Amino acid sequence: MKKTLTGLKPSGELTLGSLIGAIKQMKDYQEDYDSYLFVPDLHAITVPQDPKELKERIRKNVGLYLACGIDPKRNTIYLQSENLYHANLSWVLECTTYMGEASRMTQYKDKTSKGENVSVGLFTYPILMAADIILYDADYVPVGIDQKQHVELARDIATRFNNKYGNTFKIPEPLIPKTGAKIMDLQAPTKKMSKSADNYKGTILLLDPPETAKKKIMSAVTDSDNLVKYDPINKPGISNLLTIYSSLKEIPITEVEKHFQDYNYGSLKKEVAEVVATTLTTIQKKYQEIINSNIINEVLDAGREKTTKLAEAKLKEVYHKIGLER
Ligand code: ATP
Ligand code: LTN
Repeated sequence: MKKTLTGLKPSGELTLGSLIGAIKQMKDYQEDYDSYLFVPDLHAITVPQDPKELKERIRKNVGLYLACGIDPKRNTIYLQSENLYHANLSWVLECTTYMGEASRMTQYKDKTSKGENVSVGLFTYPILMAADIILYDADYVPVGIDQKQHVELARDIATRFNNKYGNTFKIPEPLIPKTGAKIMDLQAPTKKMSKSADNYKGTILLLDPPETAKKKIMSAVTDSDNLVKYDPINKPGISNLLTIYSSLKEIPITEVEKHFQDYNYGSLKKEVAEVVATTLTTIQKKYQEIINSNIINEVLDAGREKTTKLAEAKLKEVYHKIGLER
């Protein structure tokens, strides 16, 4: 069976973008693939974190995975930090990655373009991400478009290693959703909806009260021509709302465009707001049942045990190939 693998950093609250770009894909594919969904908590500390908040968010992430419909029977769910082999393989891969290729990562370039003083970990994080993926021979990595370049780096790193030391790693492929590869900020629809945004009016959090989420949709920035059309370049705000609706209702964007063609912006927003609120209500109901139960610990214990064995075997193979043995 082919493997899918992805992770969502606990560096902030998960958003509607996280759901549509990554979690929903894992849910949709979970019947057909051997699925690995983890919490990249070591990635979260590439930027400063409050220890107490980080601990809470790690647990919240797992609770939200399950509440969003990720089936623990079909998915291996684990914490990156509980499996020491991720960071270990990452070191080996760092030593086979060129400064030039790591420096080309646009996310790093964007984050450092403002001249902020950043950690070395922020620079090397795509290499740790490559380790996360190739450690388990993942075939597909469901991610939003912003992560495509990182998966491509993982492919390059794995290919180079295989060429030099013999076939060791599967070459992973990014799986980008056809609709919703980049959900935009509701207040600045040319920017990605982000959990680390400055303005929370533009981001819908999965744990936002549904009424708050509705208000955020109702005050989304649009344009002034009052014409409902899917045109991300010229009408980014309206196109974003159509995309959210299309993805949550699982209706192709062309049909969504037809459905709304005679609507004015106010009534379009109202209907999108209803769909978003219903989605959040369903997730939050399940989340409340899960978050204080023991299921999170049970799932993570099983995940740690399974992935530690797999990762240990892979790292041993790598060490053997590169001559790290007595
Ligand atoms: P941030 O929200 O702070 O920008 P991030 O997206 O870099 O964080 P994660 O939460 O780890 O970090 O991302 C989880 C996954 O969700 C990734 O696959 C990412 O591509 C996807 N994703 C996040 N935001 C969006 C979005 N607005 N649209 C589509 N996919 C998204
Ligand atoms: N870098 C990703 C999170 C991440 C990930 C991964 C995604 C870490 N390791 C492995 C897919 C596969 C991010 O910032 N969103």
